[in-house]
Amino acid sequence: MNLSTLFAIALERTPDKLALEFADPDQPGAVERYTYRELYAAVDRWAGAFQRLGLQKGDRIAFFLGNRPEFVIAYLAVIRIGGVMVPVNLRYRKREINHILHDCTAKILLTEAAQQPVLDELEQEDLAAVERVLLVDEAQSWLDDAAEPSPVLVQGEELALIMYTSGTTGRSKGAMITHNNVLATVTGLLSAWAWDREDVILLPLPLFHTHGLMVGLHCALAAGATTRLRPKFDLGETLDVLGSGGATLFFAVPTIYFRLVETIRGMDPRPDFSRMRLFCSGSAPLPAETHTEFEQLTGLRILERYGMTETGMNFSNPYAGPRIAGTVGTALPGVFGRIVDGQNNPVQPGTEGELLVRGSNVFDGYWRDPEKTAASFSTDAEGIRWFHTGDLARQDPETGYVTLLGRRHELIISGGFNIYPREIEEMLCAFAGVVEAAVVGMPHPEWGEVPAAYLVCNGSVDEEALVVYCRAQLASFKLPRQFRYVQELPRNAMGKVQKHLLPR
Ligand code: MLC
Ligand code: AMP
Repeated sequence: MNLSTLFAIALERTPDKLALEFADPDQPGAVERYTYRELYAAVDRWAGAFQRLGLQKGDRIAFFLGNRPEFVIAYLAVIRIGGVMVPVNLRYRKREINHILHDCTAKILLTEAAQQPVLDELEQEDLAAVERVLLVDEAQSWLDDAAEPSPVLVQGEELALIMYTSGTTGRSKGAMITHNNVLATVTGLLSAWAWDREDVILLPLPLFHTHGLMVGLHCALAAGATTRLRPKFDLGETLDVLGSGGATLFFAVPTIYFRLVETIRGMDPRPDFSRMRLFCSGSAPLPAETHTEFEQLTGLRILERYGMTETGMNFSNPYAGPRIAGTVGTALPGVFGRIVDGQNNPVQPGTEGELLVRGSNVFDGYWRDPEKTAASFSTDAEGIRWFHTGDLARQDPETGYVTLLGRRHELIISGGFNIYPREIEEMLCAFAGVVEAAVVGMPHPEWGEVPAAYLVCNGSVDEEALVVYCRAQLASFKLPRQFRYVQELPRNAMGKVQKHLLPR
């Protein structure tokens, strides 16, 4: 079994059903639609073209591409022929893209004309590993005489994806995700959330991350459902679609629920979500107030779940059963969780510890980084290997539900995007006049957290120039929203910066 064989079930059962609809609210009227038959006919053409362009089994192809039908088609074509898709966050800039392309040694960079300003920033050296840069807007020129793809035997344990996740050391690391890993998450979610082929999902989340790709697109394709793909989240259009019975499912990050609540509160009459059967939240903690107010306003209770790039989905509140605000529920089918103390011994329910998981959903390790891989797993007394999520958690002794309490590492999550302070600190310290930097997450009602930088400077620093410098080097969501100047950073006796003493 591999992903293509799972997805082929929908093609065989309901070839004429609508698989994918794409519309851009900024370009009203231009809607693209593909039935399952049309979608996979396009996938065949693209798979043949990729083979003709030299993409072979195991080769990496980086996608620097917005949500659009070609993303879906090209991705399905790549995994059909045993290629490995490497999605790149569209907000990344030169330095971040360079790292990924070099680290995974992508053979092809698949992108689009809309990314030209960022592509213009890339230099020869940035693209050194890449044999070809292909623009999907010019696909007709390389698709034309594409032959049928030659069949490739793809085994479940082979790689489907390398997904880069922010690294504690300042550089992102590639999580190697096999077909089996995805199959485990997808089949677990199909049953846990009662996916049905009559489902319609409105999907504005980026396909370059786990939430949009793994939880949204993959499940919809496997269920034979319809995906209404959007280039990005648009508040007005989302309310129109969901309020007019245009979808049955909606998955989002807490920032999006915050915005929905803020808007629905002032609406009279309230939108009618009666056709909706499931609102899911994940990727960051959903504040209990948002959870409660959403239910008061709509009569529907959000289902919160918990996942990670490295593991796909791990825990979920029940579909049929109590959904408890502030918890992520219990382990999904096929996933095992354990909360441990500093010596990796399981703690009693009610006690805080680090959450470890295992199951077929857990990734294979970090790409070409056996040390980081080894450091992320531990083996228990029975010889069973567990993945260390880095998330701190506690299990309720009565309900068995798990609450996430924070993270062992200094991860900041802003609007569902992860930010590791170390990467920003290294950038800041390379700027003239900055001697030391400590980046912390400041609570923010809409984004959850935003980065703020404490700086120790040698003389005065030109803050405007510093902002310009940061913008050129970092994805915009990583830009510190505040700079605070201090004489020194608080340190403990060992000289380690004590970030918890810095005011948030
Ligand atoms: C955009 N901006 C952000 C941001 N997104 N700033 C902080 N945090 C974010 N997440 C900034 C932009 O850089 C820009 O800054 C300004 O906000 C407006 O940009 P925009 O493009 O108009 O923003 P918007 O479309 O409103 O985006 C907000 C959002 C988006 C919430 C819809 O961030 C989003 O789609 N988030 C989802 C991320 C996601 O899917 N995460 C899942 C990871 S997987 P400027 O300065 O340039 O104007 C995972 C595992 C799991 O975590 O469990 O799911
Ligand atoms: P990523 O590396 O982008 O896949 O992000 C994974 C991290 O997002 C997890 O380790 C958690 O810290 C966080 N996360 C995901 N879902 C939730 C949730 N429901 N509540 C709190 N944190 C979450």
